[in-house]
Amino acid sequence: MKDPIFDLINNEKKRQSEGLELIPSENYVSANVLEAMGSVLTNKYSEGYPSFEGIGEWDETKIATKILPNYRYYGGQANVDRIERLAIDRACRLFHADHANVQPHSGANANEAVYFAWCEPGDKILAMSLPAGGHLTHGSPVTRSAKIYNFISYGVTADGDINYDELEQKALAEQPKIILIGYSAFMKIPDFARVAKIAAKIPNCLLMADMAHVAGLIAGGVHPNPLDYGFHVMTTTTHKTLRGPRGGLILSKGNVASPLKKPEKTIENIPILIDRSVFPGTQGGPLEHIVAAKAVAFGEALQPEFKTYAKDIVKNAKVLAEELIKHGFVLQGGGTENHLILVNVKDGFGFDGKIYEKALDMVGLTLNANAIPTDKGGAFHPSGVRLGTPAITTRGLGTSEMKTLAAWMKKVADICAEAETEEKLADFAAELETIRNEVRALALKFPVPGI
Ligand code: DSN
Repeated sequence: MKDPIFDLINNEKKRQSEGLELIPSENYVSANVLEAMGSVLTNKYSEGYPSFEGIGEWDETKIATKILPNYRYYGGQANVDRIERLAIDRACRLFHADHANVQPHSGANANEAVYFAWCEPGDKILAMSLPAGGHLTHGSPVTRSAKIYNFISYGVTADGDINYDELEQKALAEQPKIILIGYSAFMKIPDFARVAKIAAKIPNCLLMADMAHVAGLIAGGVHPNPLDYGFHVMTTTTHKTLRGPRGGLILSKGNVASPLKKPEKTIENIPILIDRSVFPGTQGGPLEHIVAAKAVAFGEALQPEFKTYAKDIVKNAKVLAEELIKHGFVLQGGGTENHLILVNVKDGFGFDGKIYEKALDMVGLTLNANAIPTDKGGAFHPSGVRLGTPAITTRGLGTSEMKTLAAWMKKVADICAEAETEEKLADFAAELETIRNEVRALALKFPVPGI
């Protein structure tokens, strides 16, 4: 009997092809990334690390023949060592880092590994609050990290920027071990230099950036790189704007050396401390099929075409934001400087983000309901929706399609305003179906890579 899982995978291919993905943290990987992920590398155990020793000035052709010592706990690593080493070298090149740990299974694991590398239980970490646009792993009380470390939070100003005055005042008063700049719903470009100046006044303060959302924009040169502004560590996922497999990555500046010997706990030694923290500190065996897919994605991001892609993501986001404003939508921060748009539908139209998410799903436009800073609606009735352009830009949609998209979003908003409840959306099935057909027709003109 055929496993029904494969029918479900085929259904998902159809859903992805016939709809448009607007969730700002999602993307479509290339056929090569998919192939690496689905490879025999999944059969291999490789706890430990490949050699850190140089293979020459980024000469990838030498890696096939050079004998590399390793720090692994299993035999049979000849190919895996080379693959992981390529992933590390490419990541360092892409992000101007001295060191990369490519093993974190996710962004959450990457963040936890950095905290564990640098902090002792009870140490203070200063990060953006979740309602302001920060991430769960930046100190939300429901997480394990928040039970171990003492998180202090800063917020955003009324115009949607980081409240740098609050950040500085709290940093000086609390003397945190880590200052963290990172977010999952923030539309401005952070002033990394200003934060680095603040951190310089605090002894042994690690500067950490969680750039999961914008890593692809950094790689493509359209967003500043925190590692160029004095930050010591940058974490990211690899599957958002960076367009690789689902996974995490930690980049750092400092001394690179064997992870076998326990190093002194200094900021210069943070690369080695991070390696020890990822394995054996917080993870077991790395997923080498994913590491290979990360290497493929980093290789793609090093190509000149990726710069055009990153530029187009931002261009599309800005046009989409302007068009939405013209249609009467209220945008948090008044627009966007990156790939992400946060719309306050409650203020604009009177309904909450959940009904809008549902109605848009019915027409094949996928995004997510999201709280806006100072939201009173809670997690289940947030006032906003969050959307972005990384995935649709991968499919080749451009500025004229952004105008069509904004017009559809307005039509669906008008339907929600009349329906008022999710149940009553059924009364508007015919209108929604008409939009659904238009979305499908457009989507099919822009094939999903790898399908
Ligand atoms: N789930 C990711 C996002 O959507 O922003 C963050 O982890």
